[in-house]
Amino acid sequence: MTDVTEAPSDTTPGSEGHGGDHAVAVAAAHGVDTMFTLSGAHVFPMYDGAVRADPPMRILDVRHEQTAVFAAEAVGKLTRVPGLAVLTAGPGVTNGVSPITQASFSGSPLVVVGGRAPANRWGMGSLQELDHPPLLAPVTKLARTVHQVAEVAGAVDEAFRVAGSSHRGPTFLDVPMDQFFDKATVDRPAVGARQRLEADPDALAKVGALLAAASRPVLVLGTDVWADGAEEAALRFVEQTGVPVVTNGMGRGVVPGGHPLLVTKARGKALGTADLVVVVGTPLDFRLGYGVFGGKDGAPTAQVVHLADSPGQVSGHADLAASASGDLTAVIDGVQAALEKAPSKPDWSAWVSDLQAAVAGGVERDGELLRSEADPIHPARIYGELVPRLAEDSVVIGDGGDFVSFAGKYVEPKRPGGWLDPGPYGCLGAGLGSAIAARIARPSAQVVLLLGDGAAGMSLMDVDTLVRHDLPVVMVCGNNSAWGLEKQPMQMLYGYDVAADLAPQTRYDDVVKALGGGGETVTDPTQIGPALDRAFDAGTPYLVNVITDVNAAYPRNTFGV
Ligand SMILES: Cc1ncc(C[n+]2csc(CCOP(=O)(O)OP(=O)(O)O)c2C)c(N)n1
Ligand SMILES: [Mg+2]
Repeated sequence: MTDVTEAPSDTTPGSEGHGGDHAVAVAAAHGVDTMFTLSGAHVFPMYDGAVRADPPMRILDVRHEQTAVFAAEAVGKLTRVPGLAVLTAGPGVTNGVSPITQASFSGSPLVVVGGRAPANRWGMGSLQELDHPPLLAPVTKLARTVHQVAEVAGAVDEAFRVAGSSHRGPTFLDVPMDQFFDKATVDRPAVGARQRLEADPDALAKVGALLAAASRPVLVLGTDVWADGAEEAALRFVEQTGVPVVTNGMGRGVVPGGHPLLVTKARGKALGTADLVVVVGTPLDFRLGYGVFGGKDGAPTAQVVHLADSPGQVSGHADLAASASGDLTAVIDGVQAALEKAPSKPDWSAWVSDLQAAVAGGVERDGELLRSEADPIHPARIYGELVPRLAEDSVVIGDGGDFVSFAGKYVEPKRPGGWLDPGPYGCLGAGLGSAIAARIARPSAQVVLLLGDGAAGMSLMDVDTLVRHDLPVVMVCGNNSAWGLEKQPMQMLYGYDVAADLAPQTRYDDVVKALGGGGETVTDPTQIGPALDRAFDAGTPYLVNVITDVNAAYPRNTFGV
């Protein structure tokens, strides 16, 4: 495997400035236009650098550091340029640990710059004197202290390069306050194009041969297909080979909702009765049965192929018939070329028709719940109303338990890059940060944030940020007055539940109104649609608080363990 690197741009020689000037200039050269932050004196040089930069860098100040980092992570996911969060020393950084960890689990490109107690007082007990990198090291690709102002530009450049190259993830730097405020004249580094990893042609040939011999193949497309910019190659592969597809994470939309080869709605049958499953750009984790497929309805165990964006991502636990890693466009194109060389073209049409029939059956069954007139409201009815109102370019964000699982079942995006779910870390509280990011990254798109009522409590105060920065988004709260995804399993396991109920029918819409947005509560299923229309027309942050049936649990077959 070789690295392919395009020629870097020229260095900027002899630039003068404090640590913040250098950091902001390098971040801007990497494509950053917004920093997400919550104020603290340790990071003032970053603000001063942003204000005095030409053009100035936007400072998006939030109400909780988790929102700043979730927003920067979501920018990374949506734009595929690392997002930037700036956190003050000590509690600012520790408040960012959950979203940094989420970025690590999701392979999201993210750079976090932290403040740090001054080096010239270190060990004497100055305010918030915490050594951050050891805390961050296990959940980042790089975590270090920049000890000299003259090293800031180079360190920030490295942080962006590492975060943005396969397999993507978060990086962290902190700068001691005395060094951050200090000045230095340095040559700011040139910014090169991202590195692309080439794949082993023999490995691709083997995958092509396995596909050529398969009778019932399924292709699974995950987040890294989008993150690695391979969405066009993936769709081309699907359309030219006729292979049926299941998508997850940000792989959703790569094959548009409604496409005849998209069989996510028949996922159980597809993955359970396939003879070959080719998984691209997503780990073989609990979401994919740990990489064991087949065995359903008397089918034998399926052969498994794992294609990843980098060698470290290839599953170490699954029993693989073949694997390959590298730039995913090259990997997918390479498998297609190998398949085309096969002596006979496989005919999967009967298998595809079988799966299409299962999809059609699923769509019909879904229809009953999507039109449900049940009182209290069945959460599926919300999607029955929402899905027809979604634009092609919508960004749909899920933050919650069962309410978001229903979204995963019923929302099939028409385009890639518009679906943000919690991913394998499953961290509640990302909602408002993700919505802020989506509004900025996709200024003209519909942005819809789906919130469980439990999840809403973790970030709703940042509606204040939406209002202050004039960022209208539509929020829909599936309010079952409970931590539903925990209540139902506890009932199942113990026959009772504790710590699972929330106050009944809380007016989260009133919270949004108090913060300067709009909203309403809905208890009648026929009123959901008109309320959504008002939300889309509002031009302000608007929350539709739908009171739903706590007993309408999502029918899940895994609890993630
Ligand atoms: C930060 C965090 N804390 C706790 C959990 C455990 N958890 C997973 S789902 C869930 C319930 C979510 O409730 P809500 O947002 O109201 O959605 P519902 O399941 O009721 O639709 C909880 C507490 C988690 N995933 N993340
Ligand atoms: Mg709930």
